[in-house]
Formats: sequence, structure tokens, C-alpha cells
Amino acid sequence: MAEMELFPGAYYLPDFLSSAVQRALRQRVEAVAGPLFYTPVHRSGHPMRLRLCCLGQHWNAQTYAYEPVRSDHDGAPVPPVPEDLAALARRIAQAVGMDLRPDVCLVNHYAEDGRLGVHQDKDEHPATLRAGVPIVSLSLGDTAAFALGGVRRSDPFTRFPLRSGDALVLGGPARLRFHGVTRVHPGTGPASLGLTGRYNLTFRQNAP
Ligand SMILES: O=C(O)CCC(=O)C(=O)O
Repeated sequence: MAEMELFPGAYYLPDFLSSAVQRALRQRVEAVAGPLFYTPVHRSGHPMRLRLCCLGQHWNAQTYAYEPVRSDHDGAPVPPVPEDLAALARRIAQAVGMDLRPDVCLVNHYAEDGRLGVHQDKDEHPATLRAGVPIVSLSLGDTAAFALGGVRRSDPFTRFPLRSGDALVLGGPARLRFHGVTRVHPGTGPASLGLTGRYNLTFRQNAP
């Protein structure tokens, strides 16, 4: 199915990844990130409702800064973003006319009670935010109820499902739109993927 421009700079690409690519991506995620997932503790003191593994640079849930080691967890260095995954994200950005050189990928694993509160992705370098360099999101496994708002927290939300294989691009004027995952629908992922829960990968560019 073709992409839909939901708002200027916000593109929804349903069913973008074939079943075979989804299976391959699941294997890549588990090979690269599998042993490294952990539950971040937000600076409010609450554990987040997902498990995280950052590639390229670590996003610190206490300071909201990117760093080379996981200083809010185990101090371990961060594996690089694999070239093939970065190239895939770049191709998706190009498909909607945007340029992205991903140097960070946050891989989230949501269990059946997983969710992610409404937030803006605004911790990347100010120059990349100003330039509207996009974030490319890929979903695998169970369907998420996704909420996409505006650039002010009080703006109304558009709600739609992110299913296994869907891609979403937030760039240009949509780069700082608020968004969140209100719930995950257990058991809704493709049987052929054999994944319990949901992976979401957000490819980002920190360096200007
Ligand atoms: O899981 C998703 O679809 C959204 C992930 C997200 O917003 C984030 O990692 O900042």
C-alpha cells in the first residue's frame, strides 16, 4: 500500500516490510540487541513500561542525553547501528523525499502490558531538529495503539494502529509532534513472525 501523508512531514507507510523482511529484521534485532535489553528507570523514578536497547548512542533515561556508554544502567558500551539497518531506514526516508543518516536506533520491546507515555523526540542535536531531519519508525509483532498529536502537548491526537511491518516517518514540520503508545494488543502479531510482544525501532540522526 502506498504511503499516506497524515500531516505535513508525517508519513504512514502501512505494510511496508514484507513478511520475509520482518522475519529477517526480528532475527537481526535479537542477534544485535537480544542480551542487552533492560528496563530503563525514568527520571521521575518510575520504571518505563518497555525494555530498551540503544544502538549507536545510548539515550539516558535520567538525563535525556545521548552518550557512548549506558551510564544509567550497566556502563557498557553501545553497539553500532548495523549498516544494513541504517540503509533500510535511509531508504524509507528517501521514499518520502527526506534525508536521514541514522547514527542512533532505539529498539523498544513492549510486553503485553507495554506502553509509552506521550512525549516529543527532542534530545537529538538542535541543528538536526531545526532541519527537520526525520525519525523513521518500524514496527514488528503485536499491534500498537499509537497516538500522534501536534507540536503542543494540548493539541488534539490522531489515533491509529501500528501493525507489524508498518513504517512511520516524522520529519520536517512533523519532527516534534507529540506521540505515544497507549497500549499493545497481545496476540495480534503475524503468527509466522512468532514474536511475543512488539518491537519498535526508531532510527534517528543525532549528529548534524
Ligand atoms: O513504539 C513506538 O511506536 C514509538 C516509540 C517512540 O516513540 C520512541 O521510542 O520514542
